[in-house]
Amino acid sequence: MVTPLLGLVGKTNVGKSAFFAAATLVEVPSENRPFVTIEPHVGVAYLRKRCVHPELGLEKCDPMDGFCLKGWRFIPVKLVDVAGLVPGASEGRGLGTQFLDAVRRADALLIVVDASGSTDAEGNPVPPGTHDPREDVRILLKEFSGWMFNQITKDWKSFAMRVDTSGERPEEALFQRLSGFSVKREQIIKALEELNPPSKLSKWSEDDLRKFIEKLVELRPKVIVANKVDVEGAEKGVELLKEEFPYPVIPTSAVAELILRKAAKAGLIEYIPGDSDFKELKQLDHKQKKVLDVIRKKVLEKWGSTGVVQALNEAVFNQLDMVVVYPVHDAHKFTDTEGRVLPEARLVPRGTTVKEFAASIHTDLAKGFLYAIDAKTGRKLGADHLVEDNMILKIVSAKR
Ligand SMILES: Nc1nc2c(ncn2[C@@H]2O[C@H](COP(=O)(O)OP(=O)(O)OP(=O)(O)O)[C@@H](O)[C@H]2O)c(=O)[nH]1
Ligand SMILES: [Mg+2]
Repeated sequence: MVTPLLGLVGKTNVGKSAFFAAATLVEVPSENRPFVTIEPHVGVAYLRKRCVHPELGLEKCDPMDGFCLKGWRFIPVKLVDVAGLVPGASEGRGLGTQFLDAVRRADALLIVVDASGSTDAEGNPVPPGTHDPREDVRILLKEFSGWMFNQITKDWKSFAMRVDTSGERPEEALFQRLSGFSVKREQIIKALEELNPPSKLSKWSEDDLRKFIEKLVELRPKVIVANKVDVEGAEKGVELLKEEFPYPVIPTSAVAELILRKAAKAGLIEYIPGDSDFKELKQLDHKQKKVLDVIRKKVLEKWGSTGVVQALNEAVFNQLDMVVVYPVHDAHKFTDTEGRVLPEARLVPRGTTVKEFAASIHTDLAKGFLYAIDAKTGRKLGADHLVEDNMILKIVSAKR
């Protein structure tokens, strides 16, 4: 995993495409009716993190990917927006499950729900507060595991026989078999430990397999994006979601973020994505002022932010537990071979060794690996040293 992929999933008409548009500023259709999105869209969204350049006393940095605003480094991740889901999708209802194919490789799921309760189970508009948003998360998890179960059962019998007779370790065979679903070894081991199914795969009942898949879906990194919090009464929905699920719930207004970013792009306001306020730069007309005042009052002052950047950050930094490391060529000037200052902020899982980090840049760097230099301290680091968040590293290699 180099650039993590985050998948926007959820019921139809809850604001997945609005979230996608806000986070990527890529125009995608978003309307108040079910099934607006049909084909998946992939775009680049940005995490927000304090850049290391101010602490080094540097005026600025020169990101090649992403950007840096007022000391905040914006680090790219991939985001995929897909069609919405309705109950029964895993059995082919609505648009069925084809689109789940687009998210099965996602490293983390952003489950978007309408916290204001103004869309029914089928995605039709209803008065706010009339639909329980918890139902949508339950259905999503059920349909997702139902679909995964259908994929896995296809030739399960012959697979199970082969593993049992070959003497292969079940967890390893399952890991290979589930490789297309972005399932981690640790998750398989944990699921097996917790459920304790028969050690021979061919002895598993259908129920064993179903429970195993459900557990994997439960263990998959995820964030609940409690969207439409600008709507009156959404607090109740947010509370209910927090009560029921052990996953982080981020109150979000995708539409507010989209408006703020567009206004900032048009030069009307200064707004750094993820901020808790904005500054007017120009005289706004009556309508613009009214819209922005509503956002300030009903979203920023009430919830602290629009939640879009916070949801992305939560998924990558907390759920995927990734850290940021800056590779450089010159450990004194913190530059690459072209003289660019801190050109790259690379995301790697916590627990990555310095040599694995080198390999994530280029296999040759790892093959000829000699040592690394921690550019902040000048310390020499060996291959097995673990990278730390915000480290600046120069890799010294006999190759390249
Ligand atoms: N009030 C409010 N409305 C929102 C918000 N986000 C999205 N909407 C509205 O909700 C409706 C659905 O938004 P979409 O982004 O098309 O929803 P979707 O989940 O992509 O829907 P499908 O592609 O049809 O599955 C649109 O009318 C949006 O303007 C929000 O944060 N607040
Ligand atoms: Mg959509």
